Amino acid sequence: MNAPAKIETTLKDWETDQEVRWCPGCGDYAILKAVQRTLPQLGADPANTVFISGIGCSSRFPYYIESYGFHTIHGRAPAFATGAKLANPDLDVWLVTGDGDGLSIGGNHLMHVLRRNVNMQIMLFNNEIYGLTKGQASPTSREGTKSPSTPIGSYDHPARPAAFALGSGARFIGRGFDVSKNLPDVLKAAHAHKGAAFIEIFQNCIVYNKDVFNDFAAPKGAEDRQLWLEEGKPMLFANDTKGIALNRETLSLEVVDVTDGDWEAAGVIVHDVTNRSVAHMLIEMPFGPFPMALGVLYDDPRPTFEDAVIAERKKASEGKEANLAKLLGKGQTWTVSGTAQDPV
Ligand SMILES: Cc1ncc(C[n+]2csc(CCOP(=O)(O)OP(=O)(O)O)c2C)c(N)n1
Ligand code: SF4
Ligand SMILES: [Mg+2]
Repeated sequence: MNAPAKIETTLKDWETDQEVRWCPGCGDYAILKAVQRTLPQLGADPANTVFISGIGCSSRFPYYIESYGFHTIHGRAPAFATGAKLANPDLDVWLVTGDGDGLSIGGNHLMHVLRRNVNMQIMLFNNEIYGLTKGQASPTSREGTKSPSTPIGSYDHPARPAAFALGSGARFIGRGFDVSKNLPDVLKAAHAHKGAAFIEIFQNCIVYNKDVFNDFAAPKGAEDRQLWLEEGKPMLFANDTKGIALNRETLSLEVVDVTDGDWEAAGVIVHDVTNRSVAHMLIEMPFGPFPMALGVLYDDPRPTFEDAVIAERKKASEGKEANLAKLLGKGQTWTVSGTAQDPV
């Protein structure tokens, strides 16, 4: 939990009078609404909430939420957010970034906020493109993506944001997509997690990378292509006729058929959000032969950065009285006499 005091608000309380500058039909609108719907359910207080972003279409987010906000420097939102959290640990901090902002120029900063485990929610809007700068390939663009910066198709192997986050030491990994009805549940779980909670949100950039997630996000046939994970529940999809099991010979995941609802006989795994090894396998599951793993993939808290810093500060100041004059007068000091015109 982040915000100490819960208050009553409605979705309207979180809307601003700012003109929304996203293209009509952009997936960012649906994410904004999902967040504005979720905040009242959390009892969040606008006066105790801050949204901090870098640069990109996604990073315009703080303008559209009626709370405190920083639209900062490209890739540097994690540094600002860490500073805000240390200055006021009770503040409910939400970091908003894009696949370019968070994984190109800001990859280094993102890694450190995750490994330090600063208590905040980190939403990475993954549209697999640089939207704001007119559609150049990003670190998550698929091989062969044609764009102004890759006119004959990208040669790069794309980065996987959730794998990056897990590898950086994140203790919470959630996944959803812009129009998924379960996105608020993922956000709520992220908020309940004490520590850096990383949420990858697949987002449709309808101008520069239209419908790139349709293979799993399109409503028709979604049940066959989406695996929504729930703590303590078997990993079932396709209307419970298929499941995910562990092949004990290859030590890898496989899709199995479930007959007459008997998932136990089929060896389907029960989701344990604290199992880091299985989380890694779920993140790396190739879409196509497997469904897309969505929901809370991993959730296993450990002590946060700010708790450690506060405890250390307390220890260092124990039994000592704060005295600024004494501190400034400590060590080597000089008395300067004379004037600039008449130095001594
Ligand atoms: C130091 C610096 N370098 C480059 C840019 C140009 N720039 C602005 S946004 C952006 C990429 C944004 O991509 P992403 O984070 O995926 O956001 P999206 O627009 O797709 O939501 C770039 C390269 C900049 N603003 N500042
Ligand atoms: S360029 Fe793409 S990501 Fe940016 S506002 Fe338009 S549709 Fe959205
Ligand atoms: Mg992007």
